[in-house]
Amino acid sequence: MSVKRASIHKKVKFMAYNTLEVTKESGVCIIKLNRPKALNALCNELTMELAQALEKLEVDDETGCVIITGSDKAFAAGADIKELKDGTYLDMYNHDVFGLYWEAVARFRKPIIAAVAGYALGGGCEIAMMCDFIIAADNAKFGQPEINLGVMPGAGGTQRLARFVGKSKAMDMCLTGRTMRAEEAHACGLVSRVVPLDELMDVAMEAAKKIAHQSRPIAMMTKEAVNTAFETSLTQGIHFERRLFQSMFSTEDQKEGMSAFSEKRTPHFTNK
Ligand code: DAK
Repeated sequence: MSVKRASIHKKVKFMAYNTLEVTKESGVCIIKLNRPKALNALCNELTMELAQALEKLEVDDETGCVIITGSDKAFAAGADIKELKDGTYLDMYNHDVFGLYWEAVARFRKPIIAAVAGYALGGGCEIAMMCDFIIAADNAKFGQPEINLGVMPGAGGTQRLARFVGKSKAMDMCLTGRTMRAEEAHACGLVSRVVPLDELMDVAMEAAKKIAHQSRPIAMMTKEAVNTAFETSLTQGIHFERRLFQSMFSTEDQKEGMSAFSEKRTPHFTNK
């Protein structure tokens, strides 16, 4: 990953990826995981390409929101088991750079939506949970089936799933390895909306465009504030929120947003 953080404020050009399709439209970048023959199993190459694409998007002025999606059949069926099966402890430990690539989604600072159809299993479910919210097609199936392979979730599954759905259901999912359908995932708070499969990308795009047209720094700070709720006590979280809220009054976008309301017009945010 070689993007220089100093060279910010750019329209970024993407290289051709082997395992991703990356497209941009109206301030939104869609990253489509693209290993259809393996149900988008997350091989090393895909994971690395995903991290590289996100690093570029972090400094891409044209992108205000990202959607990660897969195919109609699979968001991602987990880490590539065929790549992992002969691994040793030292392979896992020494190549923790692999673990860091996985975390690229969680580290991403702009809003990011998972649009999930079909299987989101193991690492696939974990990547979806690293996104800011999940919109699921009615055929989506979520699960942490690693226990069936003699391991357990390794990219945050035990931690994030427990925070999303509570202890009882997280234990159920991780210990039995069963999958849950979209309605159950919606009922327990894992996903924010369930939509018919053929509407998934339209709904995700509508949400993403709405986010992309907000003030970018305000959207990023809002994301940071909500994420802080999962990292700290309520008192500290509220203190952090208040400081961020106060800081927003130093932005031109706060003046524009509130003026536009008073003048009964649509705000024109400049990300300043
Ligand atoms: N890995 C590799 N190949 C996979 C795959 C996977 N996870 N899932 C599916 N495929 C491949 C199949 O092998 C098959 O390939 P061919 O035989 O055609 O060559 C092709 O995709 C189609 O799959 P199926 O024939 O099995 O399709 P079905 O519709 O019958 O079944 C299924 C779909 C999703 C129920 C089934 O494929 C399945 O159970 N897949 C495995 C799901 C799973 O166990 N996922 C968890 C993987 S473990 C780490 C952090 C995290 C992790 C690892 C490391 N570090 C930080 C180091 C995460 C681990 C995991 O996710």
